[in-house]
Amino acid sequence: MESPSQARNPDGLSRDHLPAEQLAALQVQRLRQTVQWACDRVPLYRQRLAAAGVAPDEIRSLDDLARLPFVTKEDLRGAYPFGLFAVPLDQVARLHASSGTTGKQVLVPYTRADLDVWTEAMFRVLTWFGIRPGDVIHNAYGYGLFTGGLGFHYGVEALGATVIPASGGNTDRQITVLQDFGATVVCCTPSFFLHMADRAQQMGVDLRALRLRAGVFGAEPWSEEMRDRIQQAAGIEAFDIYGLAEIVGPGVAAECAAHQGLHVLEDHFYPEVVDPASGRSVPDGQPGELVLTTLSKQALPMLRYRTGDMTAFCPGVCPCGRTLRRIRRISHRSDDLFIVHGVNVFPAQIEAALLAVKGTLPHYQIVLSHERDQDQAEVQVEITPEMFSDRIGVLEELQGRLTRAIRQAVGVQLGVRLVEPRTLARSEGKARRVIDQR
Ligand code: DLL
Repeated sequence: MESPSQARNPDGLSRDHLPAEQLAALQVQRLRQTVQWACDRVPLYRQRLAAAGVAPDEIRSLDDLARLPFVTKEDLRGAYPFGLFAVPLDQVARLHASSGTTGKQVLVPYTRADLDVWTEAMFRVLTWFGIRPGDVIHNAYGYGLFTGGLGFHYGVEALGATVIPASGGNTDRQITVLQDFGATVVCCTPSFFLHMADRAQQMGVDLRALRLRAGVFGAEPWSEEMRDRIQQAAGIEAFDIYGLAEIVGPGVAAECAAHQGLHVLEDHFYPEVVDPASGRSVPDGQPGELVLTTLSKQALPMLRYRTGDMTAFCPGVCPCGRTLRRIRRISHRSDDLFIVHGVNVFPAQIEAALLAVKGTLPHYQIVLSHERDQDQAEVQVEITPEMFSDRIGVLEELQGRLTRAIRQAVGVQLGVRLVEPRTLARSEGKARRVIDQR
């Protein structure tokens, strides 16, 4: 594995700027190696490829990828804990796990070389956010089995900037650290940052007056409206970063300063966007499920992994000049969808509608119940203290505006309940937006 500082090809072009043919040549070569590696070492891949009638040496172009069968989270769970490992345990340098928010967790092994790939990916995206040696990074992603903490940690160290390993939780202490240690960049889930911003206000700390200039947010879906709220609350530029433990952790894709989609590090993680029902690729701009293939990982090679994350390829080229393809921000997971009165709804649509209305706070949850033989959804949203102390008529008017905004966004009328500031549960990691009481 090349070190991060060598992530350039002999012509001096960085991996982020390779012309399409050079990138494709690198991808095909790595794809063939990965398929061979997986087939040689993992019985499940060997059986699946044989059943599909594909031999690794038949992989000659990226189009051949479509001949490979998909791998799903169920496959990973079925093989729990070690069944898909492609190396013996004594070659595993570290183990992480996916968050397990949608069921049993998945165990993820890394060889030493896999950790280098990950660090290189994080190092590269951190530079896209304008982070340089001299920056101080307050890392409030959880350290532990979750990949957020250590993923950022090693990327920052490789870059030569300063990392504060704050980890998640202990909000008041985080705010004191933010204030005293002079962080220029903060990294955490968007929901936890808003919780910190809220607490800071209560503690009389003005985040806008600190040295902070940027924030790197991911690990859960968030909306443009949430970005506006975050940027205003702290006077920072907010970047979106995407990743998942099964592939590597954070660093699979991220925004650049253009904020027009997330570039995928496609020299390491090859992306496809497919129709979830048919499994066929959809054209650029069309929504579908993200499918990822690792091109340089050893311990857990993933061939056409169905992420469940819904996105679309952004058409055209990015003004930043990087040639890596971009995906739109992840709108939702395919299993986040709920159906009310026959209409498909996902939380980020509701978030966008709520936060576009003045007088709301960026803290909300959606409670699903089953009444009168039908599924019902109630949206509970906190409103600003000024609104709350106002007259009943004002509250009714706000409730009406929110109900109309949601109906317009999702196409169906949902119940809306206004609640006092700081009454809904706060998360210290990934927010739980939907409470399912059905
Ligand atoms: O959440 C890795 C990560 C850590 C990403 C820190 C970004 C920052 P898992 O716990 O395995 O890994 O959860 C992965 O979280 O499949 C998505 O559904 C969701 N997710 C991650 N990033 C984003 C994002 C980490 N930027 C799952 N937008 C993924 C929306 C995201 N959803």
